[in-house]
Amino acid sequence: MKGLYSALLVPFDEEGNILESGLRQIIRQNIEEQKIDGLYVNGSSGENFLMNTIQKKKVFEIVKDEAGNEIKLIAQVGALDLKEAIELGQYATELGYDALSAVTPFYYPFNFEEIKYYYDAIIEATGNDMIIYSIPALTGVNLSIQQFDELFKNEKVIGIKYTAADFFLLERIRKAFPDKLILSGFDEMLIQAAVSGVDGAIGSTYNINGRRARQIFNLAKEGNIQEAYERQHETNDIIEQVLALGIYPTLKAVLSTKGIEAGSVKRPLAPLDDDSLEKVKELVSKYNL
Ligand code: HMN
Repeated sequence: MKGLYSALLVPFDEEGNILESGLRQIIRQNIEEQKIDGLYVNGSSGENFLMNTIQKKKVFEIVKDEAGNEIKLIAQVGALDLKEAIELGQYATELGYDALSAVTPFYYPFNFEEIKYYYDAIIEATGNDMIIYSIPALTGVNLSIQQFDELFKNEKVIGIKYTAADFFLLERIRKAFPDKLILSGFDEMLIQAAVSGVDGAIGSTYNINGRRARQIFNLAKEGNIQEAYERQHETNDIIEQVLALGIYPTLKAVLSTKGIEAGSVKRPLAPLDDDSLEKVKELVSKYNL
């Protein structure tokens, strides 16, 4: 399960319906142009938490149908309704997803025993491997190394998607659990994550910038830090502008300039205005996206 994964974008029409042909195009360009190793399906970047259960299942189904066994597939199934998480986990497992991932339960201040119960319940009901999705900035859940250790006692917990800038904790986790999979989640800190020993990364911007990400990752792993940093600087010039314009609608607008039916974001997220769309065109031509 090592490698670079795009956190798959999902195109919607203005009513919030999934654009199936556009989704298939996004998957294909991830495989053929960005040369990614896998897809992280129904994560934050897939606007998962804005979709209903039927839509989430539909995305799982289309992705598996389009990608088949060409690349690795991770299904993010985390939900506050544990029954929904289990239902989605079973669905994705039956479809043949290589592993599941679930965001730490959020909004309510769950204690650790409740968090462990949630992961163990999904694993027990699905029998599939689990990658903990840790993203403290959005969930408020900061797992300690002792808590990761407790979660790892279930051997089906094969790793973590680590979306945090705490490189001290990352170093501690890497040293303590050399055999667990660590996939880093902040694209703008890929070089730091790579030298910290992660096994790969999952990112939203890899949908449009996967080739540069691959160069950063490989150069850093080879110890060619200076060249890796040059690529990271260029990448961060892109990411800085993407974040300023609004991450998901901007990534979709970039794909649209390439003739992909990337649609819109799902309300209440807002689409880009005309000024921003002009800036996207400049970005695409300046960085050859
Ligand atoms: C997902 O769940 O869709 C992604 O794995 C999340 C991923 O870590 C992204 N985080 C968010 O969008 C919150 C990053 O790729 C992020 O978009 C990027 O580093 C820019 O900040």
